[in-house]
Amino acid sequence: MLLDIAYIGLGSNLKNPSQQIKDALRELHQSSNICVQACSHLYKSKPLGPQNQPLYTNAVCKLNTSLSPIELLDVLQSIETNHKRERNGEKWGPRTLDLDILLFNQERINCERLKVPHIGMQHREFVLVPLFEIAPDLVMHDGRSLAAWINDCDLNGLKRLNNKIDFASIAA
Ligand code: A4P
Ligand code: MG
Repeated sequence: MLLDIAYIGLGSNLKNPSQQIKDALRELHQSSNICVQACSHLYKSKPLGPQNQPLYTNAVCKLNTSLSPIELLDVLQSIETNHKRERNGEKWGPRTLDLDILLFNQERINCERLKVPHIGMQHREFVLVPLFEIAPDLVMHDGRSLAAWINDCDLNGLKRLNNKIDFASIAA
């Protein structure tokens, strides 16, 4: 039974970012013990970090899983590797695909490989706005609503792209 709920942030700014994200959603859904339940529109966002890199495409999905948080991280990292993600040491440098566990149930996790809720999500418009699209009633770990977090967050020119991800074709 896939009883646990996780929200995943997807980001890309290299090599056809929209396609990278759609392919990653399909790969996630096809992974054992993971069922993607919903995904947001795609959004265009200004880079957080070095500015001399392309704009990002971002989305958030909700999934059900029976994996532990660390097992889920292993799946996410193997999907990143399949997308030829290169780590050249530059903090917040450009990438073909980044998959972050934003939330895992209501858990707080603080181990070497995994911090949940994802660090900094409170101040990231490209995480909060797509998350709101698929989970408008979320109450965050500080007891405030997701809507209140968005209210306090600079939207930084975030643009929703028109094309809703064709979830049926991903789930097929
Ligand atoms: N890690 C710890 N907690 C988590 C978690 N909740 N989910 C560890 C996923 N990974 C987590 O990640 C570094 C390490 O974080 C992993 O080994 C994992 O064990 P990484 O993917 O190798 O490198 P990274 O993503 O560059 O590091 P970092 O600091 O986590 O970056 P972020 O926070 O992911 O931010 N601007 C826009 N507009 N849109 C973006 O999507 N993304 C980033 C990356 C920067 N700027 C951006 C965007
Ligand atoms: Mg990351």
